[in-house]
Amino acid sequence: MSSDAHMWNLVFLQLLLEERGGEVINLGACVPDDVIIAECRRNRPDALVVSTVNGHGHLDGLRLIRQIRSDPELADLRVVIGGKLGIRGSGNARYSAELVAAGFDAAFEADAGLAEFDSFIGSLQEGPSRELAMTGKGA
Ligand code: B12
Repeated sequence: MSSDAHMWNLVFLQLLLEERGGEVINLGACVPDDVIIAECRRNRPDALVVSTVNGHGHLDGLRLIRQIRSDPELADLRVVIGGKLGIRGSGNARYSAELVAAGFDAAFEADAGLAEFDSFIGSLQEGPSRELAMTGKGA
């Protein structure tokens, strides 16, 4: 996301998604919202995976998802967010419901581990054209 300079979270996610058979377009760190939206329009990914760890994720995430859901071309795009959603440690779980209510298909707080995210990956359409777009913010 736009405010987030951390990148190893993005590398980790790319490797994980590729290991699960996905094709990844890693947009990198500090990506402006309009670039994320333009890349999603251009690439039509099966899913947009947002990573955030700098603590601003619950704010940056709300701003981004509202723009995505108000775009007719992206209203149905699967979009998930994960990482350190705030600065409250395990208390970050409180942000998940708000992020999902705003339009994310799921929000994964880092403390909860990767099992639920793995289930999400498994739920994506199977097939050779599978493509996962990833971007980071606070990741
Ligand atoms: C290295 C580092 C930096 C480097 C980053 C270099 C780079 N280009 O990557 C530098 C020095 C630039 C940096 C800067 C800052 N950092 Co920093 N940084 C770290 C540090 C030490 C390690 C991060 C890392 O590489 N981890 C390795 C990766 C693989 O792990 P990860 O990021 O945690 O990701 C895992 C999970 O979060 C999860 N995950 C992440 N994303 C997603 C997404 C999905 C979908 C899912 C399912 C899971 C998931 O899976 C990953 C694997 O387990 C952490 C502390 C720590 N030990 O984690 C602080 C930390 C992330 N930084 C922090 C902060 C506050 C900052 C600064 C604001 C400091 C400052 N005052 O300037 C700035 C922010 C800069 C910015 N604009 O974003 C805080 C964030 C606080 C919070 N969220 O509670 C941390 C946690 C340190 C702390 N304990 O306070 N940082």
